[in-house]
Amino acid sequence: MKARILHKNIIQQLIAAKQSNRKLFVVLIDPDKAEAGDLQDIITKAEAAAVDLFFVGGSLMVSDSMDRCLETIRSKSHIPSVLFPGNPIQLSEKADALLYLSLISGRNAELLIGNHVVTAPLLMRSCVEVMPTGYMLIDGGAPTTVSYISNTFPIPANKPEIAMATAMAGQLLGLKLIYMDAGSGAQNPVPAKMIAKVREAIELPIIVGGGIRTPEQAAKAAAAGADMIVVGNQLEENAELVFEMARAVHSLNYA
Ligand code: 1GP
Repeated sequence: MKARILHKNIIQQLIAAKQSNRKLFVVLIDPDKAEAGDLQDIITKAEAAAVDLFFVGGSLMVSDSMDRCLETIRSKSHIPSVLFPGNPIQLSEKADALLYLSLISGRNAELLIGNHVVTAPLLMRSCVEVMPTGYMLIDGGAPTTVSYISNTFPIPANKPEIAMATAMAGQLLGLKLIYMDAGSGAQNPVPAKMIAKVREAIELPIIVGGGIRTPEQAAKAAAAGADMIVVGNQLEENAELVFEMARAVHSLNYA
């Protein structure tokens, strides 16, 4: 029986999972895109597929759907929900934890420190667990919403040494997680070679997402050294795929 990720001290559990080489599968839910029926469907399926975490967020937040989405997750499943904010207003007390993102692949001061200053007083009072995360955008073959909104260039996909040095800087700065993201709906996922290079260079748990469409791609990223694999878009298209995706990632835990 596989241990569940519990709702408290999530960062400690992620570090422990990394240390024991236990791979985790994460479903990304964009509250703006998820219709009520579809949301319930993916939550129920994720629960049955033993998904480890939900990330909740989107680059554009055009409705007040965040709280409703988090309430639905809480009422329908035991899977913890982690905010993956596309902007500083995406905060909610109904989440278990927050990826406190510094866009370390970019040179936009607002996304390196400015937004953190604005949100820090609120977060210090909040019950939501704050997880400092070095966020690295990797070129996925075409401009993405994140690179447009953040006004930053992604790290070129054929420059693993830049990714490596960036992740090293993140670790030295005291960040707790590294997220390598090709961006939602990317043409190409983060290359396995780049994941492997970053894995060799740092101790921190590594999250990889963006453009993962098949269980094989998910397993390949995990085998290359990712500790958490995130899939969003493809599960919006076909929620049933969550079973195979989760199995592909978790299968490495029994190898
Ligand atoms: C995007 O890493 C996530 O920030 C997931 O990407 O929607 O392409 O699966 P997809």
